Amino acid sequence: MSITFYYAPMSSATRVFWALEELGLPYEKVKVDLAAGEQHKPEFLAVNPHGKVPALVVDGVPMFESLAMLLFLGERFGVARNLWLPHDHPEYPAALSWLTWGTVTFAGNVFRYLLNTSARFPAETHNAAAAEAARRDALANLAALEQRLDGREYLVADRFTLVDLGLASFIPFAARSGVADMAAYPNLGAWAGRCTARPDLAVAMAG
Ligand SMILES: N[C@@H](CCC(=O)N[C@@H](CS)C(=O)NCC(=O)O)C(=O)O
Repeated sequence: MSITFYYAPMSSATRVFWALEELGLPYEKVKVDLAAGEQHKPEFLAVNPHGKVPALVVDGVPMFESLAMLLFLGERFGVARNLWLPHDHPEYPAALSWLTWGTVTFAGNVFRYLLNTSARFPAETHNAAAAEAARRDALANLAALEQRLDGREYLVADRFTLVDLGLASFIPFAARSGVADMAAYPNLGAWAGRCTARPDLAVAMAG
């Protein structure tokens, strides 16, 4: 088996980097210099036609979108390593639901908030009413996570899985966005602390 992983430090690729490390898979990594525009070069577009990191090539077959990669890696390699749930596990549907919800809905709402407030985006994309709507949605998401983690160490199956990895990877992003006072979510804070203390995240963060 051969795996090539295309990434940039501190990007959406970090969660896939973290997953590859947790799974202990052999892989070759290729750093893509986003500032230099390498993501727009034909050789990279042949891997990801959308010109974004992460990208993954497994046995010559390319894929894009970090959520797709986490699901693929979990299904293919995670069950044997206790980092993913088998299809007949009673919490398998919850695993798919929480990971997808975290990536699409929760992270999407935080991103929408940033788009409407952050100096990283042009002032003409800022709209106070849209920012407030995004904030309300993100706060509801955080409350839902807080409730899910009430009395649980991890999101599913009482152990750390790629579901936790996929969601915990967004918590520092949410905290930096200023969308909420994260201290108001103690269950979430304790869980995020457990997840982000894992040594393999430090490897992924170091690039
Ligand atoms: N939803 C995508 C997001 C990919 C994405 O937006 N990647 C950014 C880095 S965080 C990127 O490659 N940006 C380069 C560009 O847009 O030119 C995923 O999760 O894989």
